[in-house]
Amino acid sequence: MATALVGIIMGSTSDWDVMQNCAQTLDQLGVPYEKRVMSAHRTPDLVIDWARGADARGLKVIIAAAGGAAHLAGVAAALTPLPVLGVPMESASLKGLDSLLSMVQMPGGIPVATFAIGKPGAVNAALFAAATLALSDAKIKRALEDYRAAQSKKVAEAKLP
Ligand code: RP5
Repeated sequence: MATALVGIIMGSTSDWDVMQNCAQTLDQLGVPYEKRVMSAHRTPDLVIDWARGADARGLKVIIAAAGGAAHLAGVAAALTPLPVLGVPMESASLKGLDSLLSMVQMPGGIPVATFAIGKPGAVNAALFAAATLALSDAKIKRALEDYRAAQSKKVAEAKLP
């Protein structure tokens, strides 16, 4: 198994239904990743250990998904020099607006690159992580070019009923 380059973390197993789209996109692009459930408030020590060790383990990008008071991405960003991409999860009461604002409104100094709520954000975080890796990896760059070409072809050839 190739060494993971992307670390996907999420606050709950309930986030996996959406975040599997992130993992599948990385699979499609041939980007090795690890995925873990950990919570900034339910398992704070696990988040600290995992995020502090991420750089040394060889990870290059972290994708963090959480819902509600979605502080997982910000906490992870505070603990690592690696870029952290945040994916806000849709919440039951506020439809993910709470998650989005929690992630995107990081005070200056510790950035979290925040994506769209739910599945589009999960997919785009994977694509963005791959684009970051593609700066120094020709194979991933080609995979991204192929992904875009296939996407363009699908739209161009779409038939309406
Ligand atoms: C967050 O709380 C998780 O990221 C999840 O989106 C949300 C709800 O978690 P569960 O109550 O479903 O475990 O920490």
